[in-house]
Amino acid sequence: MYMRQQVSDKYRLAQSTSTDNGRTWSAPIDAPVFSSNTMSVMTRHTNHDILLLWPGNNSFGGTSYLRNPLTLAYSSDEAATWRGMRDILGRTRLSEAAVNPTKRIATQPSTVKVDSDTYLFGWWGNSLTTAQTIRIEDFNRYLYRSHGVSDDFEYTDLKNDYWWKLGDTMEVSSNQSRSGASSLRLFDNNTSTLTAGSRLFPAMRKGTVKFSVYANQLSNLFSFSLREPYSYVHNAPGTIFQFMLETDGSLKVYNTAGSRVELPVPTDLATGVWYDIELRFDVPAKQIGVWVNGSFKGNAANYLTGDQITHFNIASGSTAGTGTDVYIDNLSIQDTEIALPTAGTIGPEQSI
Ligand SMILES: [Ca+2]
Ligand SMILES: [Ca+2]
Repeated sequence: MYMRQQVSDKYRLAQSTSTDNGRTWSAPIDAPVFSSNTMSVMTRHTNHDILLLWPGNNSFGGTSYLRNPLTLAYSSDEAATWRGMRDILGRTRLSEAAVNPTKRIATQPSTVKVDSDTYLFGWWGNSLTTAQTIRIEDFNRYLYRSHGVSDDFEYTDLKNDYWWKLGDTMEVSSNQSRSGASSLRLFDNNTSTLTAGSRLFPAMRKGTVKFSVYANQLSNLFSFSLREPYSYVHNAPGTIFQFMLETDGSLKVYNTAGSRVELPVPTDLATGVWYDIELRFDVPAKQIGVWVNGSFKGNAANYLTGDQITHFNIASGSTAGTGTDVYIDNLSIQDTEIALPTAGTIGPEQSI
């Protein structure tokens, strides 16, 4: 059984177990699921896995009501571990970074199995007086067979397309591009709001993240990180790997003690130049390898802890600072724990 924890120092759901058909229950402990004080729902899938749907896979803590995203996960080991973790609202108008404390994008979710490959999911909307639903067909392919995501930033949509952003000056821009006509620009032009963005993707434990980066200005630093739950806070729980591009262009990584340190091969990125970055992460091994323009810069350990990664987060250094102007292009994130699909073959031609 999973339960809400409405306590300020709790960042996960609580769990209790019964081994006697519900007569007695173990003392609650933290579940392996980040949550901000929200109700979850479980159901048994046709293949005997457990499906878990809950709003608030974020690290804003147990006194927050920020109920975004609405995450669907599956467990093949009776809730010991969770995989999949898809934001089912990620490509709808309801998708947004919930930073206003009144935002309850989804509350009290429920599940209806239509058939073995179709589900209907429901929840209360932000006003708590509306009921909303989404129907997912081709369900098993949706949940189990994602290999990753890619963005080339050749069209303007970010919101409603798996990107959450804070600040108006994180947008697709034609000022620079690594390929095509445009890229993603993060421009910190103010001292009153954060400038940050996060790309949601299906959870991975081992994978590669590739992107090109062009720093026009770094006066308020530039960070990129890989996280399990959502947050715009630099040191939020579940920030498993985090890097910082400093004002002088040095690329540093946060170590497990929380210090920002040089890579094993100290690396500087000049402003006004595109660089191709590749990160190969292994969450169970708590290790990430870094390549810049194909040159290996060494392995680093994890920063904070988590079980898997669902967010690629970018941000400037601080709300008060200003001036950082950085472009990202050709982002691709690939799960390397599962083999790539093999190409299909074309059968014999059929007469009409
Ligand atoms: Ca592009
Ligand atoms: Ca700022």
